[in-house]
Amino acid sequence: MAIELRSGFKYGSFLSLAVVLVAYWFRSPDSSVLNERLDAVLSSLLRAERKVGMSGVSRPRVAIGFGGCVDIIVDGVTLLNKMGLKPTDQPLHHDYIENTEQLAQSFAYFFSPGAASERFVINDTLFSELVEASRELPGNRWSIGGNAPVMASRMALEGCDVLLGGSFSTDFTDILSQRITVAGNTVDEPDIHLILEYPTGATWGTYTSRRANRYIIHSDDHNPYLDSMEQFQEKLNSFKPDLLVVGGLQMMDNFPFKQGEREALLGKLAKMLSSASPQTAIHFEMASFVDESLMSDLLEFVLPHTDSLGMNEQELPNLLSLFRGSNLTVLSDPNPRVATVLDQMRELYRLVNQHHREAGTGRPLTRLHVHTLAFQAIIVKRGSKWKNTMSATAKASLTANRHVCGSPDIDLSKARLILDESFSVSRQEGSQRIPLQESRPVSCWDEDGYEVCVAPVLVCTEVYQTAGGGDNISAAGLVLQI
Ligand SMILES: *[C@@H]1O[C@H](CO)[C@@H](O)[C@H](O)[C@H]1NC(C)=O
Ligand SMILES: *[C@@H]1O[C@H](CO)[C@@H](O)[C@H](O)[C@H]1NC(C)=O
Ligand SMILES: CC(=O)N[C@H]1CO[C@H](CO)[C@@H](O)[C@@H]1O
Repeated sequence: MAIELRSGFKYGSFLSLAVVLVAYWFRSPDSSVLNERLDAVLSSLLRAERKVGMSGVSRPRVAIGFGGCVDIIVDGVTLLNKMGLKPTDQPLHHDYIENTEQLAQSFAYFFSPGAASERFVINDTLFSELVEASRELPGNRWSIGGNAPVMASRMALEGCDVLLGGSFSTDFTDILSQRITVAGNTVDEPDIHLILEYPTGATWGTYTSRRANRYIIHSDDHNPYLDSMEQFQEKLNSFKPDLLVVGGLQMMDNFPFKQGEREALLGKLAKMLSSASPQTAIHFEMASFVDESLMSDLLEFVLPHTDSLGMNEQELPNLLSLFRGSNLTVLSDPNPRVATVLDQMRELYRLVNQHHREAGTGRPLTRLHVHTLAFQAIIVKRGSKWKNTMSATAKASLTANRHVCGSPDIDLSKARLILDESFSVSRQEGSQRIPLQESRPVSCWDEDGYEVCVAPVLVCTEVYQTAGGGDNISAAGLVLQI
């Protein structure tokens, strides 16, 4: 049933999703039935989230690197129109952006499917023009950005004491939570990221977005150098974190480093990670990467030292393609089925651990969290130090709605379930199907030495912001597991 387009993108799942929704609609024409179902799922997820609290005895300590920025959040199509960028007739992937034509092509490529993406702009003039235009756009918003500060703020909000590695301006540091200690230099001009958000059904020329998402562009001066690493490392030993999180490395993607510079930086990072105490769990948050040599470096310098990985439905096939030695996948189905994602997770988990055994050093992977629009999935090795996987999956799912709707209270009139009434645990023929039970929406089961948990997301229908979603979700999931 899948229709294979030029980009290799499968539209079959949209079709089947539509079929399921229609089928469901016919069976329950009364919308109060739907509401009752949503209501039951929400209260069960909240119950699961509350089931475990933090011990209260001592607050978890989390160290998070690297970098950060100020985000300007704008409506993507409005910005492109203001810049006078005409919708291109040629959607194309570019590793980095040099001029307006490439920007239009790259935006169009990810906008129609509604796939999250992030690219480096190598042309300073173009980037400044875009920032200036964004400043003048009505409805623009500024916020703290970057994986590390967003995860740090979420962790602090959830009651952790946080050490944050990054070089920020003083006014940036001032608005961070009191529970966050910054390790890094002070800079005058923070790096700015431009977040081009778009809602479901937005149009640009002949293009219509199939789901709400964002296209991010950046042109950083500080972040690619991980220049807070030394100060961060100095404080790390006395801080004694329960968890060390590494993110923000995509700022190195396609950055024009001098020969050998990037490898030297990542080598230092590897040293820092490998000298971390065994009591400190290490998590790496993936992001949008396209630079194959950088990804190979991640495989050599970062992944071998991590216990846990977090990523979205685009980043999972992207990382997997690297392991398989095939061309890097830059665009995948933004609304994949549970079975597809679980199969990819099993394969990634197996490949990372095989890599670990062959290398004979570093840490085995014991946790893998994948966040998608429709559901959250976490794999945790049985008998490992990660606790409360069921509740963590529920919390991740609730956080997805809270973040995207921009409110800590979940409003069911702005939510819908898009997960089917049951899902298959694998694409292999004869695989077990698991029904989605309203009263126990998080399904957990054991496989080959690990536990798998899947929770449906109450998908937010009135989008406030998609950027930073993965960071908020991943951090929320981790908080209950340490
Ligand atoms: C950089 O961007 C500016 C402004 O859009 C443009 O005039 C210039 O041609 C671009 N440079 C390159 C090398 O494409
Ligand atoms: C991989 O990329 C190369 C170079 O861009 C291209 O020639 C080749 O056809 C691609 N292979 C596949 C399987 O897509
Ligand atoms: C949009 C949104 O709700 N994002 C949240 C992510 O987490 C940070 C830190 O807790 C919040 O400040 C944001 O509001």
